[in-house]
Amino acid sequence: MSDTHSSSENNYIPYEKDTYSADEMIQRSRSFYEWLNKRRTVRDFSDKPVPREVMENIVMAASTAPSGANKQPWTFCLVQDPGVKKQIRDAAEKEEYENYHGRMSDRWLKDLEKFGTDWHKPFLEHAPWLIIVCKKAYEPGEGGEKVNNYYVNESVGLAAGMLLAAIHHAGLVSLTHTPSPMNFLTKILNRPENERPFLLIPVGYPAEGAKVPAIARKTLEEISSVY
Ligand code: IYR
Repeated sequence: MSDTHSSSENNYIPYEKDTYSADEMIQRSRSFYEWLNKRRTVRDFSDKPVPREVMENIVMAASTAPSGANKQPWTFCLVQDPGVKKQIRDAAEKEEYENYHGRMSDRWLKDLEKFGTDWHKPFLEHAPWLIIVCKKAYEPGEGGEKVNNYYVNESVGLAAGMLLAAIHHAGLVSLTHTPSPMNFLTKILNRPENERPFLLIPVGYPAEGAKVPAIARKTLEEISSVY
């Protein structure tokens, strides 16, 4: 018996592997890439409803992400209530107005021109669902002390990536929205002190005839090096 894992209190279960031949792997990895490459950020949403069960499956898919010491330092708030969505839109637009009228640099505004963004955020009311991804910097300890989580931004970023892939897989579209600052969400959603909003992601069907910017992804040579 190997004693590599000397912490023998740990329980281990067999890993359920999926293995493929080299040819199958090439085919599968290519078709996965081609499918994932169809994901686009969409800014025009239909108000067609999306069942809550779909949203819950998407959240469960996101929560399969790895996290520092398996602390799973995330909460996904699902908002469909029109009154709450309106409050979020009003507060986000107030912040974004300031961003677009002085808080963002000229270079930043120029970089965003091709996306056609401005301080108006109608998608915050039109999309049937908003997902507010929150990060938990710490957990409250038994004596009320703060017990820090590990690699919180990395963990929640990984979960958010999986969330976007799950949304795409369901045939829906999303917009990764980063109103700044986001503390209005803590208040509107009455989140506990150890949580901070991380991303605000409207989810739904694209509006009829929705268009996306004609922009390209970088090439393999631009994004990778082989050693
Ligand atoms: N948060 C603003 C501005 C914005 C910033 C970046 I970087 C983008 O890629 C898109 C928008 C907004 O949501 O409008």
